[in-house]
Amino acid sequence: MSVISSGPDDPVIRILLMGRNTSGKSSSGNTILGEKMFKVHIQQKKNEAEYDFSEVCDGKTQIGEKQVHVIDCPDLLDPDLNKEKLEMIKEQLISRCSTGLSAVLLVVPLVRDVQNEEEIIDYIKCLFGPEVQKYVMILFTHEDELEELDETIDEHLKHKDHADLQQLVTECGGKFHCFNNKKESYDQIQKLLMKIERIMMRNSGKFVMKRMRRRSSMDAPEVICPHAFIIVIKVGRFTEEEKNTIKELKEVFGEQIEKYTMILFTHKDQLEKENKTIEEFLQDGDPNIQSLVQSCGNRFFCLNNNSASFPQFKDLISKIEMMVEENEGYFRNDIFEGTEKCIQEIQKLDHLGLAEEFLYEEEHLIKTHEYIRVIVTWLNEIGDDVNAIKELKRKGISNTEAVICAFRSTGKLAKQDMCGVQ
Ligand SMILES: Nc1nc2c(ncn2[C@@H]2O[C@H](COP(=O)(O)OP(=O)(O)OP(=O)(O)O)[C@@H](O)[C@H]2O)c(=O)[nH]1
Ligand SMILES: [Mg+2]
Repeated sequence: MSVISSGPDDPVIRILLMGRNTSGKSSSGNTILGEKMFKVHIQQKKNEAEYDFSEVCDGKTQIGEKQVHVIDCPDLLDPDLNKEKLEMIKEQLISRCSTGLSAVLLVVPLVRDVQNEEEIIDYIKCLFGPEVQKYVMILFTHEDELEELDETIDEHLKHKDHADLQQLVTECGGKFHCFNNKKESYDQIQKLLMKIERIMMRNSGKFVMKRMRRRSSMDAPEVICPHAFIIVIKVGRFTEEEKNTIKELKEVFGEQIEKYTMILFTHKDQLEKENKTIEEFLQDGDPNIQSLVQSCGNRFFCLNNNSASFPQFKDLISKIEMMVEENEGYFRNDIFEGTEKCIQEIQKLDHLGLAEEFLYEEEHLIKTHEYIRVIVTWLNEIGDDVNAIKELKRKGISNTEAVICAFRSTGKLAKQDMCGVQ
């Protein structure tokens, strides 16, 4: 069941709205639905505490021949969300999206700085699988403020100060749309639906989570033990979930995990803007980060994802190699060694798609560690940046971005997939 129904004949358009806090998700949902179905934040109103904004909500409407379903999801990376709440949201989300998605709209307010949008894209990919990327489109809100600046969207994106917005659009294959949620305009909805139908046509139908598909037991992957666990943390943003990462990893894999773990700080460029080194950032920063770094044997690395320069990866790989050398090889424990057997056991049960889910997550975990293993080998063999990149391309990894993604996702996968193993 890879495709539910193809584009133009499909009577249902199902749209998932994601994005950071107060980006305009609920307002955009209401604009599409043509009525106030979702609760919108009222500016300057402080006593909204009684209303719970951290719920997945949905609404339907008929637009022409199409039944349009809208799913409004709260910011999954909101540091104020506790673990139980986050789990509940993820469950609600997966259940409501299980019948297929026509598009995932990443809601981004124009005329504001980009914040954690890239992480949200990564999170969506972790949750639904990498294929969902083809269905992600940026929905810019606050178009009215652009009008006040007397700028067109193209002019705004091309401006040198908005390279981060342009980068987001590029990451979503150039797909974007603008909404002014303060204006009733059928035209902006109609154009959005046309763009969504184009996405469905290009991908021959809706996106269906792989974990929902049935797979044969022949597909069982081989389990590869990892060289390294990399916890990815954005400089200046330290969530409750991240604070407990090492503790959770230890609970699953035992104390020795510390020796195999390294912190990868991203957004080095942000530090450069503040004229700070990573060491200074750590010294003056949150004591929880300091103790996390300490618990990883003071192994850390700082990466600028905006500069796809290969030397920084080479440095990162050297650090990983040093760690591997010190540890004399892979991380091995009963969990990894027993995983393959466990997969087979679960497959035997073949219970309500549980096996699919498990396999699906395992596949990701393996792919990520494969990247690291393979890159280390190539760098050893080739020792030449240009050739290494060519080799990556030859092996089907389109560019270094693929490698960045692999590294970036490792921390999250380490957390999420290990819980899958548990
Ligand atoms: N001027 C203007 N304001 C907007 C637009 N879209 C949303 N807003 C305002 O932005 C604020 C946040 O909007 P919401 O729709 O509640 O944002 P949200 O993403 O659902 O917020 P959470 O559910 O808390 O994550 C509200 O005050 C909206 O009125 C827009 O296109 N133009
Ligand atoms: Mg909302």
